[in-house]
Amino acid sequence: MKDFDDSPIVRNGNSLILAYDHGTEHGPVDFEPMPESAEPKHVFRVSEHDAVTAIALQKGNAEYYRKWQEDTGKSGAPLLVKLNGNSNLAKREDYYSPKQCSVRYAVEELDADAIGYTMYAGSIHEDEMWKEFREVQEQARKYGIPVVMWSYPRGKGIEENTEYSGQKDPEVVAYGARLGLELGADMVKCKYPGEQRDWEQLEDVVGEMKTVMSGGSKRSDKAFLEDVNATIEVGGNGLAVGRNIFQREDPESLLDKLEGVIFEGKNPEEVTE
Ligand code: FBP
Repeated sequence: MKDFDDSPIVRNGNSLILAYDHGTEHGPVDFEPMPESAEPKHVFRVSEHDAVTAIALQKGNAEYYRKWQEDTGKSGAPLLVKLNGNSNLAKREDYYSPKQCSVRYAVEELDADAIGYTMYAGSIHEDEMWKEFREVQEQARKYGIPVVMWSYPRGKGIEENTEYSGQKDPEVVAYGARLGLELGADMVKCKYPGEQRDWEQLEDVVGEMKTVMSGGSKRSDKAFLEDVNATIEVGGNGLAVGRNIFQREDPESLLDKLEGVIFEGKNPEEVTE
């Protein structure tokens, strides 16, 4: 197994993954605040910023991205192919994210630098997702490609357990991260616990495995940088972020600042001076 720190999606031990799978997960509504972002090429261009260590795309956009690179000669960021995803349109008994891209296709046809898989532990479909993840993880090891787990515990198991206050409960977030470690992910993407900010629990349970925070809904530069800084301070390794980047008029300006906080050990005050 290769050292994950040598992966192109990691820089100085940390990562900034530009997530752009929202058209699948939430639908075009996420592009309304910045209509240009509905055009994938707009976001592909944003991924050219030095701070971006990977762009996370569903299969269709990943094909489009490779074609855009070929047509324009632009380098873009390393490609992380999201293997599963689900829409807001389906009605299910509980959370489940079906797989629509194989590891083989991601690696052999799309030349992916990494793959991603969403795991909804706590759903009644958890067992099925564990089985799928097992296959994904073992295939990934065969190809020597890193696996990022979007670990979002949610569903009936969480909702019906009175000890948990919801999917952003720090204990739930920590449990999700720990699952990533135990199931063989190289990096886990966690929901940001928001106001609860008790990341220490997370640091204690993941050992050396890398964790990145999800961005969530758009907020001010200042508030966002503070959240990212809090994550880095407790040993988190950066971000897998979508809306807080592509919903901005000038994403480059925030990316400049994030570069300082995530990769250069600067605090929010230093990068906004
Ligand atoms: P954001 O930074 O915009 O929150 O994106 C992170 C992400 O994990 C995306 O990859 C995904 O589309 C979305 O959040 C899923 O969010 P949820 O399932 O909580 O609605």
